[in-house]
Amino acid sequence: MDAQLKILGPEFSTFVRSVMIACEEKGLNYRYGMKVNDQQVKLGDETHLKYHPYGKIPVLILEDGRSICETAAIIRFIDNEYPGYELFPTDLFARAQVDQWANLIGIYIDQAFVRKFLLEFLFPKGEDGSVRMDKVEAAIPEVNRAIATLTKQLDGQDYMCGDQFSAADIMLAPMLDYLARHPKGAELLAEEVKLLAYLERVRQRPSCQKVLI
Ligand SMILES: N[C@@H](CCC(=O)N[C@@H](CS)C(=O)NCC(=O)O)C(=O)O
Repeated sequence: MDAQLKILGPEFSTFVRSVMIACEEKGLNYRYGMKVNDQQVKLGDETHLKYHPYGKIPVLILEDGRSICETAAIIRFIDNEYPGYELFPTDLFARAQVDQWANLIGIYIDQAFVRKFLLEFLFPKGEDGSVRMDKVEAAIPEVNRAIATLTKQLDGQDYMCGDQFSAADIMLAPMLDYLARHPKGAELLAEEVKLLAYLERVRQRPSCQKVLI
């Protein structure tokens, strides 16, 4: 594939990673980072706001300059536009299920795993840069609820929406991978045999091996 796509956003972002995995699944050529046309873009600056009205990453910028924001929409576009492994099933109800789970993961699972829990460790906002352990403790019930939600959904199937790896797994993989790599997250996942087996299955995919490093 010759397409030279640009993903606006740093590679450590979970949502950027999801878009990278989608590109890998399709065998697409892509770059990532916070530069557009050799100009550094800052989160929320004027240039960024032209691409995303709320100053979020990722944004997918096409070769002709057109762009798409919001991770689930980007992944859907990539799937519709490019040949290769299909990230959504063809059956309309099954497609809606993948959309449903991509949204649930992009909103609620992200809040529980990433925004309220992991970011407390990665960007500590306590006095003198300390981790706000009260916030971490307060976040744990939501992490556990998210783990239970995902475990229930995985009952009797290999992936989030059946036996095929889909866009829903692409949304989840970077978040779950980060949670499992963090010592405190690993503690919360320690007894979650089904979810850990799922994570290992997903990590084995060549696309994820390239991105989840
Ligand atoms: N709904 C957005 C969420 C994207 C998002 O929250 N991205 C984070 C990075 S992982 C971000 O832009 N954070 C910067 C900020 O909120 O200022 C999507 O699905 O793309």
